[in-house]
Amino acid sequence: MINPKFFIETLKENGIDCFAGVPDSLLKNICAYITDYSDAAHNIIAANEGAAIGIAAGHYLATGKPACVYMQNSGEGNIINPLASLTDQEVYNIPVLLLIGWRGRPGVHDEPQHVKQGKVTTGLLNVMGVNYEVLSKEEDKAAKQIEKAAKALANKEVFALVIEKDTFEDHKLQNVEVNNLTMTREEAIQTVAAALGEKDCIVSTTGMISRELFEYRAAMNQGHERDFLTVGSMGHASQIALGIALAQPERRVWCFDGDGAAIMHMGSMAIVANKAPKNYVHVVFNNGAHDSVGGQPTVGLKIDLPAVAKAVGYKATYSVDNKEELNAILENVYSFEGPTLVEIKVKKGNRKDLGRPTTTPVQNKEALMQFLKK
Ligand SMILES: Cc1ncc(C[n+]2csc(CCOP(=O)(O)OP(=O)(O)O)c2C)c(N)n1
Repeated sequence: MINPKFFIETLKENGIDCFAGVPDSLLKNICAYITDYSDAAHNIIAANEGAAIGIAAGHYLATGKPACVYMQNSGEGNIINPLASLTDQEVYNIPVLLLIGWRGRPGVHDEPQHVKQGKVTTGLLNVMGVNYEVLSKEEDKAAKQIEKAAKALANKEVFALVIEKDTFEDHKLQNVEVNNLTMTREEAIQTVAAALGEKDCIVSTTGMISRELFEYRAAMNQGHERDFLTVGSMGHASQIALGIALAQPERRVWCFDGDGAAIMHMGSMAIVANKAPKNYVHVVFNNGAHDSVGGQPTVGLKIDLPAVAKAVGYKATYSVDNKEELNAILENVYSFEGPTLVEIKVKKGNRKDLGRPTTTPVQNKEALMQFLKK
């Protein structure tokens, strides 16, 4: 395995000392190391992966030095446009080093949302004309691959290092901002789910939020048919909920969002507000972190999310950080005309024995579609 310090120092020796990206579970240790040992101008946790390419391009324009963009392979879709129309040799010809966590690598068991992306990860790079190496787990070989990448960057190419599971040694995130939030995300999810009306449905976001909701239903001996668990497609749960809410104005639709996911495609909030579905409730479980992939910080707790929602036109917005206030809002939620945003500030972390959905995405979809016919 590769020591994170060794990897980052080798990148620095090869002229790369600026990082931008969205954290990934396979890159957890390396993202934590970068977060701990880079100053604010040299590690930018971006809203989404495409935005990170923009930051890397800006860094190159200002310094003449390529930056490194880290991401899960799920983020490849988000970088295709800036790769094709910004960094490409036929456009601005800007070098970037990509560090891509390879979830769903063929032959390695992974969750359903990673299977397709895993199959096309290197194919997408090929089609975009991006040369790559699958990073060796041996340091001397990895160092040679980094030198190869540096040569490509010197030639103004985009180059990718594709990272398999268990490539990096452990590095526990130390740079954790302390706050005094006490409610857990799971407790908040359970409290909201318990307050729902019979016909309400939920679209929940990628990561632990959907897993915690799934386990809540199982624990309560309830079916899962009213919950659409958006296991992939991070950042789009609010728009799936919007699609349902507009098509079924009589049904209350809840989006259970994360702060990282809401920020990833924050512009979508403006569309929710302007379509103005009265039956739409957007709940953001804000722990100020990409908790599901290692807890790296988001700007979630540094921005005023309800003020953003209000500014783009949500009819009502709330922010709570304890169960009493949350229950008080939930008691009245049916008298509010949406779209409504409820920010629930929660502490980081999850139950260690948290399971994963035992139904397939297609089973989930079919059950929900039946539920929506009622
Ligand atoms: C486009 C994309 N980029 C990255 C990921 C990896 N990923 C899965 S969950 C997650 C963090 C989600 O954070 P947040 O929405 O704040 O919810 P939390 O995990 O904190 O509850 C990330 C980065 C992904 N699935 N898709």
